[in-house]
Amino acid sequence: MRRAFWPSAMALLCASVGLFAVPAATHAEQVLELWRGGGFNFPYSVSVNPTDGSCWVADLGSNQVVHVAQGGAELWRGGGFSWPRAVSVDPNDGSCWVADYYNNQIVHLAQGGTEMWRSAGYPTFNNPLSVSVNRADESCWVADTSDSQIVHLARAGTELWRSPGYPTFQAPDSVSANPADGSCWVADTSNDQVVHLAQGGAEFWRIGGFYPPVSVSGNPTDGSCWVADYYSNQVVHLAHDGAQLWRGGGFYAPVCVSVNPTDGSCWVADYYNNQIVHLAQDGTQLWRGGGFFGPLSVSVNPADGSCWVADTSNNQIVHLAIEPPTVTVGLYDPAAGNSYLHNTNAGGPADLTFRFGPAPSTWAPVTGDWNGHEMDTIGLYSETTATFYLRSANAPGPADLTVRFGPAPNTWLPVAGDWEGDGDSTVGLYRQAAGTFYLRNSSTAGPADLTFRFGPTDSTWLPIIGDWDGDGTDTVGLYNPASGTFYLRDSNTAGVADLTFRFGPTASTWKPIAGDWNHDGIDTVGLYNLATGTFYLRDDNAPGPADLTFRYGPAPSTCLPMAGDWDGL
Ligand SMILES: [Ca+2]
Ligand SMILES: [Ca+2]
Ligand SMILES: [Ca+2]
Ligand SMILES: [Ca+2]
Repeated sequence: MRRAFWPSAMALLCASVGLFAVPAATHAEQVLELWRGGGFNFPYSVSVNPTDGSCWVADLGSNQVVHVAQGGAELWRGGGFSWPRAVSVDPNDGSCWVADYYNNQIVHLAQGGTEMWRSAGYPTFNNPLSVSVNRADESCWVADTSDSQIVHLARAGTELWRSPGYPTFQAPDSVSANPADGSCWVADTSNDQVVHLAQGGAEFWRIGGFYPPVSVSGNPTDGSCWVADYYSNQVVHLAHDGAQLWRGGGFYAPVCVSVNPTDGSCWVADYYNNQIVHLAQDGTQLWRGGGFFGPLSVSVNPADGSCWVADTSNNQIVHLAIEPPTVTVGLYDPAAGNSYLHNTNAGGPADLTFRFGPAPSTWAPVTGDWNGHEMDTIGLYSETTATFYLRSANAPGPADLTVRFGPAPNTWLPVAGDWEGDGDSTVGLYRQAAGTFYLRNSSTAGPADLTFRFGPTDSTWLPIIGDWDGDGTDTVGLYNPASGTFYLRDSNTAGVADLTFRFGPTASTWKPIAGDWNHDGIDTVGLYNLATGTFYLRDDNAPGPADLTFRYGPAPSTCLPMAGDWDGL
């Protein structure tokens, strides 16, 4: 039987660039360090509480557990542990479970640090290495590593189930509870396998081919699971049935994974590269950043998408956040079928020019993040065939997605947005005659998932789409050119406008757009005056002058304005 796997303290202290070149830091998104704090001694595990944004830390070297507020203030610190190796927070009451490794115990701490429960020691537990709370029933799964067993504890500490030991399991390093169905994923490390256990302990599946799996993080939204496959220097994404969705390299001893169930993305502690990596649901690298030293643990906060890092050999804890990207303008020239995209909201030449679709064209442009890669790309809608042609790169080429939607032919106006807030944009239509929006939640043919009245019937009002309240969900709006008035709604349901304000001229021929021009997470409106080729962008959804005014494109112009985050920045 192999020994429990984990990087030795000496290896950790010697963490440095070795045989592998450090992958260059890349950015499809901008990640900021919100906070970095010291005073730790070999922090080994972090677990964020999405309810209040606070973070628990297993501070192995000091034999303490620490509770840090969202802003970095220390809320509590308590000792008496012996190499605490893992923490897992219960967001229901803010309590925290601890794998107290050398005390051979599991400890349950109240939000304020009071000890609620402590298990018997050896031989009940023997070097527990991982804990994972199921927030649905407040139970806790344990990898009891040196016993080669998996244990399921009720909230009160009662043992609900205990697996057979070796050889069924062999030094399992990591567990991840699934609140959707009570199941649990296990990194059965020294068996080089990943196992998915039902709530009662039965094995859904067990698959091999890992070398060795040291960390698992399950996504309750789709039942998939991410795996850090340490010596293969790869990260693996498994479907609900265990099928491999993705496997990718370029890591150097990936040691911890943490999935964000809101958008399916995954953070990776890339240990020997001294980097943290953010992967999209399909494995695309969204961000890779350095400045860490032997980071051993990551924990994503699904409430805001931020990520806490145990920067272990730096003896620090770091809180990373994804900065909202700046949305900028673009023009679509139907005559030439060309898109002219601009990465700043200022005058100057186009940053990206490419042909997509027919020329001359009667198709209308839409923009969105069709594949959840945190960048907007172009699409076109043919009213004749009622078909969207969506391109996943801002470059020439065929449509990556073709979506039939609406009756053919029609005179409806195409829109796009992330109606569910799950990270990808999908299409919709506005029918002026009926004052009705038809929104679809997936980029596939099918009926509207959302149909609702907004605005008058038989109108000339133009639809715009944005996240007006910054909650991550795009909702609808209308622009009445006659009165120069915007009507914005914060939910995709029938009802009155949540925001109504004048902007720009009355009896307007200007075209409305919307975007997050000042990257504060809130979309606001803008107008494009074709006669002068001038954009007028407003940073508040309230009456007032334009915050940004600039010329872009020809004057007079026959181009249609667009808005999007073309560069992820
Ligand atoms: Ca979506
Ligand atoms: Ca919203
Ligand atoms: Ca904004
Ligand atoms: Ca941008």
